[in-house]
Amino acid sequence: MGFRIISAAEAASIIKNGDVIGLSGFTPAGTPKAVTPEIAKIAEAEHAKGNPFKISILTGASTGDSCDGILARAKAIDFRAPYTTNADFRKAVNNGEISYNDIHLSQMAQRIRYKFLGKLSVAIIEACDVTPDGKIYLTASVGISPTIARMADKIIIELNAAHSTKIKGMHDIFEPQDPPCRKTIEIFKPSDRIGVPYIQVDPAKIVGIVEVNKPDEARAFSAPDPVTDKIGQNVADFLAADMKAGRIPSSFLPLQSGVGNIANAVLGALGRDKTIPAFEMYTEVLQDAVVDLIKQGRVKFGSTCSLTVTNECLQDIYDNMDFFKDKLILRPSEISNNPEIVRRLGIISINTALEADIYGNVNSTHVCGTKMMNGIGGSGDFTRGAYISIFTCPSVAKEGKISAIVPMVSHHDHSEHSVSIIVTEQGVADLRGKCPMDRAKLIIENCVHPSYKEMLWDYLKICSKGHTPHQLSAAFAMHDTFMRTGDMRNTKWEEYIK
Ligand code: 0RQ
Repeated sequence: MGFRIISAAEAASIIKNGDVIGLSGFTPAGTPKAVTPEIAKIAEAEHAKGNPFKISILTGASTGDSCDGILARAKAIDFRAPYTTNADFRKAVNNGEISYNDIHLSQMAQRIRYKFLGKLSVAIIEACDVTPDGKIYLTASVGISPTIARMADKIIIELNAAHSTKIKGMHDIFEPQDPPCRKTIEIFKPSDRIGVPYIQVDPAKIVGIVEVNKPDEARAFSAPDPVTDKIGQNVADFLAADMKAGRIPSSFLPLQSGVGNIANAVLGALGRDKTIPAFEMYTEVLQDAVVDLIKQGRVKFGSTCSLTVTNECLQDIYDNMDFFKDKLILRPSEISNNPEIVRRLGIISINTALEADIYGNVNSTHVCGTKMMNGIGGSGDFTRGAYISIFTCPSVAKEGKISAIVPMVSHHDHSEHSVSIIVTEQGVADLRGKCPMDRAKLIIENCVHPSYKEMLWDYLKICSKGHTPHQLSAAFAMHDTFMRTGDMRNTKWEEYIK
């Protein structure tokens, strides 16, 4: 191969205190697994000697524990962007120990190119193959790898034998030009190819190859439950009815769907509903449910940034690559999530809310307005330009102590202007073409849990008049009551009317 084989520890020693590093991957799929734990060891050793050691991390989306978890626990992270799901990282962010910039995933690569996020010293990239002339073949995701490979001074490759080289050819690597020279991104259907299947770099930048044999740290999702199943069924029934009513073309439209159990349940239900024709996905993460639907012929094509699947499912794809190779494509996040393409293709987006308010504003990121959960991920990339934007969530959290529908969201990620549909296990609120008051009536009647319905009807009664009625002194009463008493059901509006 011509490159120097180095140990993970030797690779980590290249990274210095204060460096900005780039990581491959998007979700635990395709993220480095060997070098980052060695960086954590260096940080711990330096801290023990009383020396500072912290780095900044730029990546595609969440990573695995061997990146965000181990580095957060070693107090080795100064700054990180974007989305992450790691509990230890989250704790450090909410304690004020890590600076975290929650950026729309489609914007990560271009913000690095625009030099908004500092100078990249090293890119650590997981690959299944590298050629002597500098062609890097990625593994189960693309993320921001093309950009960090080009922008970083040095590249470390984690050559991971746990990934099959059979995946070569599935990636479509393309970086748009920057303004004022950007041209049309020529994707007119989910299967269109616009790039090449590898990242081309100057081979002199590759400082070493670390040989690895570790599977992706895929997250196991809990088994489907009656609530997620009902949400999935409600979404499928809504989409089938909308198609029947002629609002969605009879050939259907490409779907985007976020990550997690609800997304799996929605796709399972859509797959079972034979009134909906076989459809395509133009999405950022593709989970096991979609792979099953491809096998059943219910999903015709999947364009994604990452195969966020269980290791068994990934192995199944590798074992049956002849079947999957013309049905899947892996794209950089700035293309998989590109708002230009989202609007052109007429994507139906399905993302998750932590809470929504009675007027249709959505909080996907902050618990009680202050504590970061994960981040906005790609939900904003898709929601604004979607043909129909759907938000799903269970109507209550924490055994009913929290209502997911509140008078006013305590943090604002997606506005009423962009949110078309809200779905809970209770039902569906179709907000299209409705004024705020009509939206409130629909959301309370159709989506709120029975134990909070009367409370929210009562809130409307104490609101002052206006286009979007509110009683500002009481708008966060449910959150405040939860924080004081541990249960939103204790809310008493009269205590909040000034
Ligand atoms: O807490 O973990 O302690 O049990 O939040 O909630 O219902 O298990 O659902 O795992 O799908 O996460 C929005 C966080 C939902 C996620 C969010 C508590 C609840 C539980 C998790 P526990 P669930 P999920 C895809 C595109 C970002 C936006 C998006 C997310 C925990 O889906 O990060 O869709 N989305 N991006 O009890 C306090 C509330 C709560 C609450 C739920 N109102 N207040 N806690 N919880 N509602 C991602 C990518 O782009 C890659």
